[in-house]
Amino acid sequence: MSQRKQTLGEFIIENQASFKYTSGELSRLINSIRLAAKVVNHEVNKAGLVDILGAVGDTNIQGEDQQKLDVYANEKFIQTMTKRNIVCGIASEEEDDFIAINSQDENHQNKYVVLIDPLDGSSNIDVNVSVGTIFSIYRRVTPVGTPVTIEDFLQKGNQQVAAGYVVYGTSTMIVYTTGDGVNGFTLNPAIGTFYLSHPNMQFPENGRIYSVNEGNYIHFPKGIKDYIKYCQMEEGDRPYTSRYIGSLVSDFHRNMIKGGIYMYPKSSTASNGKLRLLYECNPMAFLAEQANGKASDGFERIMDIQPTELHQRVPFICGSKNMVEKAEEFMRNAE
Ligand code: AHM
Ligand code: MG
Repeated sequence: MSQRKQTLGEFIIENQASFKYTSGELSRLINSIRLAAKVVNHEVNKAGLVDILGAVGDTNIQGEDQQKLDVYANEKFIQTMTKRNIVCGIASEEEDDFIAINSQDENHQNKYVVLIDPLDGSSNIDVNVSVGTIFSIYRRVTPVGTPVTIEDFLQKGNQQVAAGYVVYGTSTMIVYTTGDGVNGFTLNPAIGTFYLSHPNMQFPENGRIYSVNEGNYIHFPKGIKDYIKYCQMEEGDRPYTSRYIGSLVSDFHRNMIKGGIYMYPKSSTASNGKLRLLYECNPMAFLAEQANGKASDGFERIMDIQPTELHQRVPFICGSKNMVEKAEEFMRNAE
């Protein structure tokens, strides 16, 4: 008989002792993300009913205004983490500036800041394609008990304490790391519980999938163009398969399971690409490295880049180690 799977709640409690800093605060924080993810999941799953329940801007049966899902997700994650009083600051892709929590209360002892992309790939919502939430957690660098400052958020990715994503796909999963490997939990929607379904996830060292928006090919740097041609060449295990959902979380998730590379390079129209260092690239890079993969801007490790602003963008190449290294080789050779 198969053993009953561990729930996310049980996993968090059991692994609390192995965190570097064990006050229980990080466990509570991950728990609150789990809770908000369930609420957002419920709403995302209703997206197709929008014509029946009322479109954005309409008023629903309870008299509440219908919201765009990315705005809704942003509010839910911020509310959940704020109300439970477990973080001292939040920065969100949806907000212009960071939010300081409890900054008037000198007794608050919260140590963690969260950076979040509440609903990544939200343009996919209208066409029933998977979207995700991405989060990244750091210890503050300014003294506990004082209001957080921008310094607490502009930390290098290598300082992350935890990172993860929720993928609202054919099933809903939470995948996260606290620096001790990557584990994936699948939601059983009938009872609202996440179960450990993917313990110790690992990128295969080699893969056969490349994910890039090839419509932008003409604008890509020479190194990326050369690497794409290499992927398409008939030689050894090539040509590779091209798969691009246009939803970072889903493309990453598939590549981690099957082996592959995701690229959002710079281009002649966007000098740093599109993706945000703090909300998208750093958390995905931490997960990738914890799963035996790699993440780079083409030349440098993503997690070693010193951020200079909250909404900074960087070129992003991420996935199976040998594939990322090959792409980097093409970038160097094209210099
Ligand atoms: P978003 O934060 O505005 O949703 O943008 C991020 C998304 C990623 O999920 C995805 O990989 C990428 O943008 C797709 O961009 P493009 O349509 O330019 O290929
Ligand atoms: Mg995004």
